[in-house]
Amino acid sequence: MQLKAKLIAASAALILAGGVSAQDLVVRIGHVGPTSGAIAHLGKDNENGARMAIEELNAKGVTIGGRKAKFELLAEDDAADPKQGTAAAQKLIDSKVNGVVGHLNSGTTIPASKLYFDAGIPQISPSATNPRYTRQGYKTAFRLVADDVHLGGTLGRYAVETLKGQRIAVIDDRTAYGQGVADEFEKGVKSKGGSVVAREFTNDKATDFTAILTSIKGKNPDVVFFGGMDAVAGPMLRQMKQLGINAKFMGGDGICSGELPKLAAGTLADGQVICAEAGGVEGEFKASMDKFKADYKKRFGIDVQLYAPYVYDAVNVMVAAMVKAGSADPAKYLPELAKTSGYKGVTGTIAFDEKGDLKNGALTLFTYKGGKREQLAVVR
Ligand code: ABU
Repeated sequence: MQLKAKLIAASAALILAGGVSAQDLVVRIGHVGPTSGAIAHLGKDNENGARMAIEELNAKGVTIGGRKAKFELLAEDDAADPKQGTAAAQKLIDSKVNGVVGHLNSGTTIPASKLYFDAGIPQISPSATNPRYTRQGYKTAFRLVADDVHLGGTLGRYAVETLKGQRIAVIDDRTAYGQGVADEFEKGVKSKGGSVVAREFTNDKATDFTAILTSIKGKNPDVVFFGGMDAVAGPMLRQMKQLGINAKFMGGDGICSGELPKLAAGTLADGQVICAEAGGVEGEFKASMDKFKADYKKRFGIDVQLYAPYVYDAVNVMVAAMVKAGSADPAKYLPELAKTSGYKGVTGTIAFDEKGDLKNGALTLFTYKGGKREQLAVVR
């Protein structure tokens, strides 16, 4: 066989073997979230968002620096545990990923961010809301949602001004997210002259809240705020009902999932729960978000839980920066990622500030009626 024919045969064999030719540029995107444990439904939702973006990019065909890119998703589970989070981060760094989308939890995202920074690997969290993440001076850290100062503060003011809460109880799960958002909520309540009559805490694995709820019941609250995730909020709501606590129940994005009614075993009264997603879609973006949700359902057979669209945008924003830089080398595309401005994603227009935070982030307030999440308002 002549040399040219041999080369063509070898190239064809490569294409048949993995869909990648020798000329293709393999781009590895890491994703980390808790795909096991109590909030696995949220971790899988995030991972699905990344998977959808990668599949679409490969189907569409993307050229980076004149070479056809073949995107690979390296998905890791951190079980929402800080130690497993840093182990997963190190594994991705050792695998020479070009960028990372994740982690889901603030408690895993913050310690992992130091490893990515030291390795020079860009990281976009689609859901970690603790402000500390982007305030460590790490130029590799970006966030696609509003932070807990915005989230907790808005909910605190809402509790007093709109819900007319007079006696407000606050519980948190002592995680980086839960405690932080509860502190900001409390500040928001106090800024509007509201009164916090109880402050209790639990942990992110707890299932029995009898002691703290009994203590709270004695203070006769009209609003109970919980800083934590839906897997804990659900049983807490169930036990509030059992104890005859008829207060409104508020929480941040961690409780604001499609799964909450099931986790509360159908004990939610219509309009009882008010929570906020740390993002918001308005106007021209509603159609693209609706399309994303329909495509997601078609692909995975389930509804979006919470942050899958933000993960999807995070992958695409990262790839757009690679295309602009003409390189998937982290050192080369990181400056382009930082300069992202006016990018139209499914979650809105994306631009980063000097810290790596989303500029002009929005929140969406939700309640639940008939076991379904119902939008109340988008606020900035
Ligand atoms: N933002 C809520 C869930 C993720 C986190 O910040 O821990």
